[in-house]
Amino acid sequence: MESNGRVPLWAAALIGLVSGAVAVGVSLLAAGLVKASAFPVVAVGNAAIDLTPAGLKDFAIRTFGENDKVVLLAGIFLVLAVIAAAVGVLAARDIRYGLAGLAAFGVVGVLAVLTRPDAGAVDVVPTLAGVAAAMFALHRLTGRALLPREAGAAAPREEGSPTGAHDAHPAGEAHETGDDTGERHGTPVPPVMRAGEDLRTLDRRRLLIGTAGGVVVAGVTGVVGRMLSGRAQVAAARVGMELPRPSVRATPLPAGVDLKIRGLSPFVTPNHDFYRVDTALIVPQVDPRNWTLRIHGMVDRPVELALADLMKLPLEEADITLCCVSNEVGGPYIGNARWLGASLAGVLRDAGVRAGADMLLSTSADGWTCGTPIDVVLDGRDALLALAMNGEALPVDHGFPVRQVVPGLYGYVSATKWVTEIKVTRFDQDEAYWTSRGWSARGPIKTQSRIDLPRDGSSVAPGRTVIAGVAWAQHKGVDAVEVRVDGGQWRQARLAEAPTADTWRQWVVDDWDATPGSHTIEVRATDATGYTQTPDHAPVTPDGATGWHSVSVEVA
Ligand SMILES: Nc1nc2c(c(=O)[nH]1)N[C@H]1C(S)=C(S)[C@@H](COP(=O)(O)O)O[C@H]1N2
Ligand SMILES: [Mo]
Repeated sequence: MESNGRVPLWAAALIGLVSGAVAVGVSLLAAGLVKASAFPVVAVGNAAIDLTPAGLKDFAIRTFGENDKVVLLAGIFLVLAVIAAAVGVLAARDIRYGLAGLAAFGVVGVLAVLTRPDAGAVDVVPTLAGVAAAMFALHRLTGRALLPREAGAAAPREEGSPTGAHDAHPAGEAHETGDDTGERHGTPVPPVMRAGEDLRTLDRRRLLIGTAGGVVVAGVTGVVGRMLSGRAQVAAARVGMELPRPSVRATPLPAGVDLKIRGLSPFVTPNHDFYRVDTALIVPQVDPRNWTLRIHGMVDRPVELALADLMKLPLEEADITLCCVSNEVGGPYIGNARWLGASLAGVLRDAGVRAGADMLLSTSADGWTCGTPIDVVLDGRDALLALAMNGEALPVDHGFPVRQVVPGLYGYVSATKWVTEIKVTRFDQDEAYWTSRGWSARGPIKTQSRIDLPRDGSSVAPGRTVIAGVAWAQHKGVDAVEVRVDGGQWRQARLAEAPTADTWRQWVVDDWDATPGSHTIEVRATDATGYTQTPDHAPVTPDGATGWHSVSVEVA
């Protein structure tokens, strides 16, 4: 069967489908860039829902249940595909018919996006961009599928088919076929001699290359568009999220928690300054409406929690200093925040941890895994399934909508961001991401201290100079910090207050009399167990660095 006697029906339909795919991809990309909700396919779907009589809606919900939206979208895509194929067939007959078909399509899309409640003028951009791209694709692909006029006349592919009047090919394209040699003046050659078979093969090749190009464009724009709109949607959902009130407030901050010294790390690390460490090339965009946490494995009652379920649990607020095992002595991968979340121990108790289990294997939305010792989580500390950080929903980079936070453990064995699954298991049965790469299975945080002021390598004026920094020994507590200059006498730093043992503590020595010349300043902390930091330098692998932080300054 032929559409116009020259482009086979299947090719015309394929061209229509590919052009339709280009329309969807490009409009998705434009929606991602301009406004996620202005993606015309979804707008048409929403308009369809609004226009559907209540009885039919009830029927759809009863029949398809939670899948009703998926069924609707699938239906829309099916209708789109049929119309797109038809547009391709029209275009093969006369490109103007095809373009008119696309334009009609665009009108429907524009009407749908403009009748959405929050519509503005920009909402038409994705539809227009998609239709324009589809028109271009349709025109190009239909052109490619047709025989060049001369060759077509010389070697008609189909018996008796008239030469169409609309195939204006650039000469270059005709030459690409390389098959118009010899035959001139429109004289049909006898079937045995004609290059028709070659021409058809070559045309098919051109058509397939063209459609393959269209598919690639549709795929790339579609994937990038989805990514961008996913980002926009998750960002919007995050901003719109209302945080429940805590049942347990954080220990009030003592007045002297922050010495407020310029250049010294503030007690609370603002979210935008908080270090970020993860394996995610593309930060997972988890829609809170679809998020669930599955707790399974060695439990009596496996559970799956939605965000609403988690928010109904009593929520606790806690100040906890998070720190990375990859933090070198004096390094920046540490921060302190006020977290709000459900008790991880409480959730585990509800599930009923079976005897013999000693590890939680948590998994993030992007497949990263983390192994946490269960005894630590259950020992009464503020191990949280956190959904807020410093008074706002978790930033997407820091695990939105839910992450784990366990005081006293390095992040790689405790702080799973975008957490979606917790398997109760055993260390001798499962291995987490970093453990299988040579890092220690258990990662208690090592007692450490850091000099923030003066900066390493800086010059300071002679005279009374402030030396200040932070020290941490999460869940043990910092008892003392000492400083010495040029290997001299250790002197006690003054410690700022800390609300609990789970946060870092600022410290200061404000009476150092700096004399001209080069000086080295060292620091060491002693935790509440009586342990004083060893001077021995250990690398960050496999379980965290040790050694004293030191800075060199020039006094002049
Ligand atoms: N999903 C996921 N969670 C993760 C990681 C990761 O790579 N993927 N890295 C962990 C590590 S090594 C650390 S130190 C902390 C850092 O948390 P932050 O980026 O919020 O500071 O997250 C932990 N949680
Ligand atoms: Mo880390």
